[in-house]
Amino acid sequence: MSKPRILIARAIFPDIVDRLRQHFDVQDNPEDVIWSPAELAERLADKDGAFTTGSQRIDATLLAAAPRLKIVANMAVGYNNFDVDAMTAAGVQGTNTPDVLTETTADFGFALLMATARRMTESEHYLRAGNWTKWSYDMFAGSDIHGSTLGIIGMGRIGQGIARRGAFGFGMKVVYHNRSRLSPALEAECKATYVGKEELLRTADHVVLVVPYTAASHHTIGAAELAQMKPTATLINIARGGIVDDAALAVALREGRIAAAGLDVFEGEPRVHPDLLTVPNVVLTPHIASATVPTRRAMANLAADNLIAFFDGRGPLTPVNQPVSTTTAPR
Ligand code: 8YV
Repeated sequence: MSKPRILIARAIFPDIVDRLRQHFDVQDNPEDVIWSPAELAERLADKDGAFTTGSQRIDATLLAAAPRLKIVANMAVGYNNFDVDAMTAAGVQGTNTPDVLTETTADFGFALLMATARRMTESEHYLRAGNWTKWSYDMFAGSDIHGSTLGIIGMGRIGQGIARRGAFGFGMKVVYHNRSRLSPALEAECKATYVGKEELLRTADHVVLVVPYTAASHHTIGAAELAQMKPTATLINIARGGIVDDAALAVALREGRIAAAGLDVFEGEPRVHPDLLTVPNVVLTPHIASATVPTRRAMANLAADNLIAFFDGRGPLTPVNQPVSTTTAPR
């Protein structure tokens, strides 16, 4: 019997491509070319499965051009690049990579918070530019992490990881806001108190965003929310571009309406709002929160495992939908 055909849409670890070749007839993309939606559709026309990252949009138009496609395995926990309803209706399984990146991403959220509150990149740029000629009492004085109030918006696995780090590592008071409240046992485990969004914005010294991107979470933080925050507060976005109104944030940072921001994700990335590039009080990183070698390998292996398990008939390991039809006949 011939092997199922899969497309690996971006460059990934070569040994994991080799692993997939043992199970599938693979078309890969070792040059890491960014294909247009039409180029992606063309390559998926004869494929049974796809390995994607967060940057390939899987929607009804693409699915109509890929009649054999049965599964798309995303190498990311977030899957806002999937039109899940269109996939479900078309009988296409979607999978993501939860759990394997939780602690690494929570580490990074904390690192970005520390760098932002303590003005680390701003002060490094100053030093590298040769501007450090004398010490002064208020040079790059920032805000404290220990003992301060940490506000987390989005209390999934990564949010909980950040809460634990804050509460147990740094003695922070942790408040959170989420679509649904955690169980009392989980709240106790994270030492976190549920509050309304407005109270969180008003009382937190540091606000960390870890919500999935949906139409409802678009611009969770805009001009109105920034106005509710303390002028000494920091804002951290490790969730998705579009959760924050980047233009409004640049204005708030320039006008000192909040103290600083740390951003790993951007609206329309890899483009970054030009105003964010010119304000000093923002730490900018290129969507690297899950980027450690072991974690990126674990994510790629989990996406590969999903494809292998699905075509073996064992079912997907980490599904994000329940397709109406999983027949192997082309649509
Ligand atoms: C990915 C992420 O690296 O998992 C996610 O949702 O944002 C990152 O860990 C990125 O989406 C590329 O797939």
